[in-house]
Amino acid sequence: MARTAKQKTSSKKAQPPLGNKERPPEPKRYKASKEELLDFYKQMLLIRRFEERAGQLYGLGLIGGFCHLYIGQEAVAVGLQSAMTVGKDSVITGYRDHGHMLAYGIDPKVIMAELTGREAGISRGKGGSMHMFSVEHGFYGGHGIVGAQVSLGTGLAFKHKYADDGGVNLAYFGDGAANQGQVYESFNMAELWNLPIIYAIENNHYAMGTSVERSASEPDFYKRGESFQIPGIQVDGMDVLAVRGAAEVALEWTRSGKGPIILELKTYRYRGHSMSDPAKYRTREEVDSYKKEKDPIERIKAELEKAGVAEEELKATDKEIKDIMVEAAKFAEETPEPDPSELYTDVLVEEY
Ligand SMILES: Cc1ncc(C[n+]2csc(CCOP(=O)(O)OP(=O)(O)O)c2C)c(N)n1
Ligand SMILES: [Mg+2]
Repeated sequence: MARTAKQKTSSKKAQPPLGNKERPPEPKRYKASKEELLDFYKQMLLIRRFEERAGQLYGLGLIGGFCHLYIGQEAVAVGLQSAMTVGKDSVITGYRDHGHMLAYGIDPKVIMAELTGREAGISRGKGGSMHMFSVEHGFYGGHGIVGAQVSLGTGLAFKHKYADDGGVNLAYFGDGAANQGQVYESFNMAELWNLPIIYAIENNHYAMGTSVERSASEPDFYKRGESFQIPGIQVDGMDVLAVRGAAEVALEWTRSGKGPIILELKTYRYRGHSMSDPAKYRTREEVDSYKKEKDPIERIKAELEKAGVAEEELKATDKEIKDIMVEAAKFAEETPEPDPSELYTDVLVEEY
């Protein structure tokens, strides 16, 4: 029998003690203006269409190596990063990173060109899907080693504190990564040193083919910081307004010097783990129920309709996004590959 993502959930409201430590307030769903709603819609749609196009280019053999799509999880990156300040704060994530880059305003053309391994790509075509980087935007990757970004992100938070630059690090990781030892070493140091970091656990219910039910003794990931006195909040990661509301609380907490905080974003990925995963470990009904009942783009669309945004305006946005994607894909297919001599640059060779 296929084991699905039905998780045992311990009584959510019974919060265990955090010593004498204060707790963050309960987040409220963000009250967005019409313009903000439209912007959330646009950004999530851009990620969705980008990922669909990446899937097609992969199928055509234009993208090599691994490729992990973010479809279904769009509200997480958009909701969190919309509250952050590019150039002041920093972001780090794993290999499912295209959406996080797009949500930080990085040009889809240079992201797509990285996927197709072109010179104009954001890592000059040498990183590919999993290893994208932009210091300019404060985006520190793009990491293929599961969990590594948690300790690296903690280091980035240390830098923010050391330089006293007012920045906060946002370190994303998955439900699978949350079981790694280095995560807890990082939690310990972050709390001890009062580092400005938001640990964002994207609980999409699966780590490759392994469900949370099979792998997590404590399936409520927001509680994972308790023995380190780090507070945690569980958030509906399929609702961009709930995510943004939680981001406000987390940012207020970290910026005011109260140290690290954990956000558990309950979300779902519609596609397999990577392009080579047929996802046989879950039922079609399970996937369909998320698409039908929780889709983050459909939900924001409903909010837009409530706010009186006309159908034509949404159609115009859809067309705008479509055009951006056509242009990005064309660019990624036509722009040249790196010169073969590039094989010998950016390579670290040292003797110890
Ligand atoms: C240290 C390490 N162990 C194992 C892997 C292989 N691996 C790649 S992704 C993955 C699952 C991670 O799942 P999760 O953290 O839930 O993130 P998601 O893919 O769901 O976004 C594993 C085990 C790896 N890349 N690095
Ligand atoms: Mg996962």
